[in-house]
Amino acid sequence: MFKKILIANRGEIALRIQRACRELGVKAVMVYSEADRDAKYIKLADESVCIGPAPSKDSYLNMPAIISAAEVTDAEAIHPGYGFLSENADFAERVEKSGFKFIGPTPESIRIMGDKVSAKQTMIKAGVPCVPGSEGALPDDAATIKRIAKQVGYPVIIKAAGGGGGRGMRVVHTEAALLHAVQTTKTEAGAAFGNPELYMEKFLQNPRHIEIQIMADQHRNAVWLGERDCSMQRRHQKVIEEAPAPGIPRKLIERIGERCVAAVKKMGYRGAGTFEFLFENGEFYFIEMNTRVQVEHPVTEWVTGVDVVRTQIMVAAGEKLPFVQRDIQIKGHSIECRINAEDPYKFTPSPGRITTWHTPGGPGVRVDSHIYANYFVPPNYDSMIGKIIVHGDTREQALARMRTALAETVVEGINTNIALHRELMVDAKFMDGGTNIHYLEEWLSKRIR
Ligand code: MV4
Repeated sequence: MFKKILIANRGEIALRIQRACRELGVKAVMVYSEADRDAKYIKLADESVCIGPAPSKDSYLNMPAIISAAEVTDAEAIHPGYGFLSENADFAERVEKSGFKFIGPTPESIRIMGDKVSAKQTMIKAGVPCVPGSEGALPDDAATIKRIAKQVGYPVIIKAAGGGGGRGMRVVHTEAALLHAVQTTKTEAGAAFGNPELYMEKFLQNPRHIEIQIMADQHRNAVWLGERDCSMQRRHQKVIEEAPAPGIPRKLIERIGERCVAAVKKMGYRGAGTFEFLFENGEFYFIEMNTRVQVEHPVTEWVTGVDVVRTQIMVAAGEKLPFVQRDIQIKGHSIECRINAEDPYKFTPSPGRITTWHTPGGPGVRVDSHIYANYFVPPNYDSMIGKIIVHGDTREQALARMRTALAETVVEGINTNIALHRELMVDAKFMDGGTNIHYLEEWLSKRIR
């Protein structure tokens, strides 16, 4: 096991990784920007290094500063968390070329999955079902583009190979609108991602977003750790996640989970990873793979008993997975509410000083947050300030525990979305389970304040 690792992130995930290090007896070096200087998790660290001013590009995205911090503190490995440099293949490469372990997949795996065209081709070859569409990148020729769209059937969606997470895509309903949409998306993709390459898919109208968590070691052992339902989202930002996915037959999920494991083994993938699927009319369609730990990993941890972050560190150190597939049994139900510092109706960020922070507790309640009373939420980063996660024997019990937890939670000094979560936990359709990716936005458009 490593003696010391550097945590190249901030906020709740930096604290989460620090906790995993403590438990493993590994020293944690935190890096921080000037805006995060006073954060408690920095003071709690074994060591800390300021890597630059508040803007992310000068600090949490500053590769030389982060690698220098690892050098001066004699860390052996770097954990990138999520966001920032976590899915940057060039960063992973520079980390390893500088003699450190990157706690994540190889740069090659990150690169393949970062290019959505090569990701999809890899999955097709590995037998993972994908959304029907263009085989590979779209050609330039107008007639061929039209022919592919006709064959796929309208509506179609044009996506950028360099996009992902909702960036660089456009829905097309008619042939009349096709070529203009392709041209516009191509220009935008070239400017935004430095890669104008596009692909086309059948546009699924009312899917759910279901994702499969996988974990692999360097010895070709891999398991899947159940699924998460992340359909409750607004503008591609997840708001509520849960595991297992309500109402989907176990047999269907198992079939797809096994496909993911086969793909991971075929690729020689190592570390944690997530296969994102759209689920519609009883079928799963792969869309993207995330090559990092995700915000919503705690719901998986709670229904499987696997510590995802601890396991990431273990496999990066070369250890074998401490479990096999038959050890993974899904137990009960877990729900996560993301707590954001934002206007509860307009969703504009609400940074500033937190005066009161009262966290919930009791059976089946977990709070992952770096917040405390008198903490200043900086305006420079994502508005998520923490997560409330609950577990119950049943989904109904988990919902009841989340209602209690949200009722106990007090945040003063800034605005948060806690009121939104309180409303959603008593919404009849959400309580039924199985809402699709459009449900929350439709609900918000009808919401009375
Ligand atoms: C789609 C789709 C419908 N059909 N692809 C959005 C984020 C990116 N990961 C892929 N996305 C979508 N791809 C096809 N062929 C609808 C979406 C989509 C979506 C997906 C997951 C969660 C929320 C979403 C919100 C809007 C659109």
